[in-house]
Amino acid sequence: MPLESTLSLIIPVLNQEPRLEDVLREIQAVLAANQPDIVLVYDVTRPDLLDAVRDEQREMEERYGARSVTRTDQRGFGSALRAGFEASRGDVVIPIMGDCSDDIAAIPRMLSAIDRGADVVAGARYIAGGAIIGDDAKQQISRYYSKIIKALSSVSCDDVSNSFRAYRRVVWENVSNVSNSFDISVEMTVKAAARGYRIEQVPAVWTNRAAGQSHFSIMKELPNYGRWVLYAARHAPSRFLLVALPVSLVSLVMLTGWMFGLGRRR
Ligand SMILES: Nc1nc2c(ncn2[C@@H]2O[C@H](COP(=O)(O)OP(=O)(O)OP(=O)(O)O)[C@@H](O)[C@H]2O)c(=O)[nH]1
Ligand SMILES: [Mg+2]
Repeated sequence: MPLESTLSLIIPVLNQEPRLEDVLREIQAVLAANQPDIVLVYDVTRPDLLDAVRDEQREMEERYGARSVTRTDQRGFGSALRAGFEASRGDVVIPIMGDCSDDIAAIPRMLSAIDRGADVVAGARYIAGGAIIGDDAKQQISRYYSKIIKALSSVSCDDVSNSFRAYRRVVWENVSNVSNSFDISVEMTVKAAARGYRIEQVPAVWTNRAAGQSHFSIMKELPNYGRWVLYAARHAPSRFLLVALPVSLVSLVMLTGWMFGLGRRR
């Protein structure tokens, strides 16, 4: 990243995340030289937590220079990223989860790729050097989901659903997005690819949540993720679409059946 470029990190938090301070500590350790602009986007759905959240925000401001956006009437991971982007100032913007899942150590590699001309640099768990610690069914689904998008479209990303990625600010300014939920990362990737932005990836290790509560519901997300498969095939079709389509359709049906089975068990 050129010296004059600035980095914003957007961390969405639903109510509170018990490991948020660990995330900030790691950011401070790895990225002190970048002096990142840190934006915490809190959606507080429990009024009883509001005072504790305010105290936490003051502490995070004092200790880590983090700024906070607080919403009490809206929620959604994607919606929170939009609010974070609006509040951010950096030329490069990276969403980071508040539960220590993302590989902060990969950020310097992302910034180097941006420096070399990439517009979006995805943290990729499913390429050599990437990994998942505490692999669960959700990640298996996400791995196959990326494969399906890759087969049907020219979107060359092996981990299309990972939210951990560096975006040049211009990409967020020029690619309008509508997703309110976790599918915003897929939406941004397929739309950026369809617009001709250069997408690269670096290996990243994902660590499954060890504390606090998951907010991801497979069943609720199913239609959201489905629409971006269609978008990718329509707006950035693969040269081998006719061959890939029947194979992908069968895979999609099997994946949906599997997800449905999992959803009933959750
Ligand atoms: N502001 C805001 N943050 C959210 C919302 N939903 C999730 N988050 C935050 O986004 C991050 C990712 O959410 P998670 O619940 O960890 O989602 P996930 O990683 O797919 O699910 P797990 O595997 O269970 O961790 C966390 O920091 C959450 O607190 C929301 O509606 N609003
Ligand atoms: Mg998580």
